[in-house]
Amino acid sequence: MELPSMPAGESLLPAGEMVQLRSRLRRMTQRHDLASVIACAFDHRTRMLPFIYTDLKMVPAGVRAIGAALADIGCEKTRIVLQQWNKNFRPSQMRLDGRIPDLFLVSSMHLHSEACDKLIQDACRIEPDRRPLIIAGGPRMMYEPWQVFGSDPSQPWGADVAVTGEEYVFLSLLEVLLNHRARGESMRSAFLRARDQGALDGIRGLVYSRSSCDDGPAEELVDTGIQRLLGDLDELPHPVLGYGMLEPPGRGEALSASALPASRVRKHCIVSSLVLTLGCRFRCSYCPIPAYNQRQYRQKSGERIADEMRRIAESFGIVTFFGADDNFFNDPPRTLQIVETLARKAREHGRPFCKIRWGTEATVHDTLRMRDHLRVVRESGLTALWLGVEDLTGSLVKKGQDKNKTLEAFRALRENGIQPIPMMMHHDSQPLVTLRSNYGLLNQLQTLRSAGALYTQITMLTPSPGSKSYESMYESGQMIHKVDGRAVAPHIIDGNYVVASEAKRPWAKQLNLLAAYAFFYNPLRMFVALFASRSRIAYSTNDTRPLEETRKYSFSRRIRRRMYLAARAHLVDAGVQLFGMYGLIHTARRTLAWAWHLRRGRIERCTEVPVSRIPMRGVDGGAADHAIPGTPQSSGGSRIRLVQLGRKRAA
Ligand code: B12
Ligand code: SF4
Repeated sequence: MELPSMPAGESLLPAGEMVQLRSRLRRMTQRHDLASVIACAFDHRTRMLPFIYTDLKMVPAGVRAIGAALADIGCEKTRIVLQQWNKNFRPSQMRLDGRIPDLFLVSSMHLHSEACDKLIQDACRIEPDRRPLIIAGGPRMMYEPWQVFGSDPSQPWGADVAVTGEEYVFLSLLEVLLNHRARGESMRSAFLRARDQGALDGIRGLVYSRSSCDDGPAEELVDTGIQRLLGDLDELPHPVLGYGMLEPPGRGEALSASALPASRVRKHCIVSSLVLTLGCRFRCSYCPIPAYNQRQYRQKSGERIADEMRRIAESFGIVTFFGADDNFFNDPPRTLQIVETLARKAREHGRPFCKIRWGTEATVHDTLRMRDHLRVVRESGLTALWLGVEDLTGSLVKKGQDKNKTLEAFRALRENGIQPIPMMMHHDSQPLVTLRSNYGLLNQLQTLRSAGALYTQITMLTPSPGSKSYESMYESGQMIHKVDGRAVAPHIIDGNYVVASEAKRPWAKQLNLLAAYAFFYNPLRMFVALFASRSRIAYSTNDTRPLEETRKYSFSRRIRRRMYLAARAHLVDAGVQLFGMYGLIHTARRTLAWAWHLRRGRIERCTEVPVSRIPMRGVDGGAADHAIPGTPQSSGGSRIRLVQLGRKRAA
């Protein structure tokens, strides 16, 4: 099910609304000494190609954004704990400023569900009267907020509230809670009162539980509806604030005395992901992004992006960025506004802009629309572009790509010094190899490699919550429920494992994925790359150091520098091959066992879509916006009982 949109004209918040909310909160927080811990759930079993390494070396933008929002309103006593760096962290052991924090926030993607639930369950072990308010958010909650509310009456656990939206929703919640909070009262108690008085019902983008006793199991979930989106992303708090509150990597269960010093951030985080634009005008059936964005395309201005990059580079030494864009070239005039600003800064200001390198995602079709502007795109620092090619023949999905267009886009990018990185999607009807066509997976990879692809991503078509085809993949029996008695766990629903397939031999599909990676990254290709490198493209030997600086070098130093730059540009291809092989070992280590189970074990298939077991409803008693059809809806009776309970508590 795709998420519904607000009625036309109401999807976006009025301009300035976010700025006003932030300044109101800044005044309010002076009277509250809040301490918060934000944890990013991460399941280490998900570490494999194509994201191995980046997954640990890039602080996720979601937790950083929530941390920045708290710092921006004056709540500087905040710590961001990444399970990527702190595997053993236990919320029940956390102390910040010598006390249990007031807020415990958890962010999670769907594939990290088990880690996320464990964090919440552990936080629930804290005695009820000292327990922080538990708020869950992130991509998992955007589509499946009910998952963070336990439904087992014998072991009640759960977040107090799930945020299905972005910073604005979280800050609006905080505003209501701080308004309700009495002196010395815990945030959780303020939350329970606000909830029972119906004060949360006006904040779109929340799902909270109700039960007949505060620490009992959730009896119903109330969904306050689809969020309103922030249109002008310049109104967001500055991301640089989030880097000052990171928990240093470690093995302990508790928190360190102080956050990671600024001088050590770059050692652990070499790439900074930044929100530049959000949204995409295509509507691929397996993708939840357009509906999540309510068909809106939102962006930051070039000046704002330049300022974010500059401050992060100057404060933390990070000069490599990744745009969290869904389709950066979606709207060429807006894209040009961003890249022209960055290119001008690089020309006129020297450091740090001339050192900045970044990558992002776009479609083949839109890359071709931007063909005449790719030079300025490169001058803005963009050196790598992830392209959603999926299938060169366009049989799986049509978004304006085919073999010729893809090759044309590759050529245009490389001529302008940008490395194209194809993202491929394998599916049931695609064979591994074909003889006379370009349909086979290996055939397509060979075409793309010959066209200059250095790196690639190959995933299997997998149901994605919030997408159009999500339910049909379950209802058609394509989605696997158990293999050999083993349930399909969330950490393997990531596109790297075959968990949805009608193929007679799904294990062969799993091996196809490995074969495809092994075909792309192998010692032979690495050897060839040492002589016929594909990484030596336009601008690849250019110096990123400012001209004024290199002019001062002696003649021999200049020659040495030139040789170094030429060697580096040449060897990148072989280096990427080596890295790919290292990633492949991890991928094979993890996925081969699954292929074996698929081969040997009995495959049980899903017959229905997983829905919330806890009844859900909207604030007006109607259907909840985030409930998948088939979700039980709370009865009027229990609602009345709970409303009465709320009134009693309020009195
Ligand atoms: C960059 C990115 C990555 C990077 C992440 C690197 C990193 N460490 O940050 C890389 C390339 C490694 C990656 C990998 C994968 N990714 Co990815 N990725 C993205 C992308 C494009 C941007 C993420 C981002 O930074 N967004 C910007 C931040 C600010 O947004 P956000 O995280 O949603 O956070 C906001 C809200 O959710 C909320 N929020 C977040 N946390 C919290 C917490 C609280 C308490 C509150 C109140 C609010 C809140 O506020 C934030 C600010 O607005 C998104 C798509 C998108 N545009 O969001 C997909 C996305 C997150 N990825 C996705 C997927 C599926 C994957 C992979 C499984 C793909 C694969 N097949 O391998 C892997 C998983 C790897 C792993 N082991 O974890 C899915 C997740 C779907 C889901 N429902 O969980 C997304 C949403 C794309 C999609 N299909 O819709 N990804
Ligand atoms: S082009 Fe990419 S972001 Fe846009 S709908 Fe298709 S898969 Fe999603």
